[in-house]
Amino acid sequence: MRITLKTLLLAALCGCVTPAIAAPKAVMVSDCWIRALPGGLPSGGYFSVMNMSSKPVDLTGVETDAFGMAMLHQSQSNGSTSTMVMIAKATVPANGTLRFAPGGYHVMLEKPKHPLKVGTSIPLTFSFSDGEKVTSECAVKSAGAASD
Ligand SMILES: [Cu+2]
Repeated sequence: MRITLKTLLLAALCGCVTPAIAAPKAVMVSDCWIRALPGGLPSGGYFSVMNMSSKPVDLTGVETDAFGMAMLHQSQSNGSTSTMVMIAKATVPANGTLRFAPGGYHVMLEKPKHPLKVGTSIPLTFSFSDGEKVTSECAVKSAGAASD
């Protein structure tokens, strides 16, 4: 039996003896950051969620070990006043992106277990209506940071 260089090369390139096909993720979380407020005040978490599937998907929750409580909130302004309401979900459109940003959707992070340190990062785990869970490292930024 003759083994040619070509055969070896094909075997190496292929690497497909036991294909590990992971289910493609429908959603991706990026640009996550947390606005650190002093004195144990609630902090806001902001990020973008991209939905790469052809169906809308809902963000239904967020978890983190770094805070006693994490909730989905939406800021609503009525002229001069601004209020926050708790929401059960936020819909990410099919093949679209939903932004959580100051003044709109945010994650309300309360009861930090340790004082937040600017320059560190905290993992947040996001749950979606299709059963997916996505963990993203969120950069802790100072209260003055308006965007990423
Ligand atoms: Cu809030």
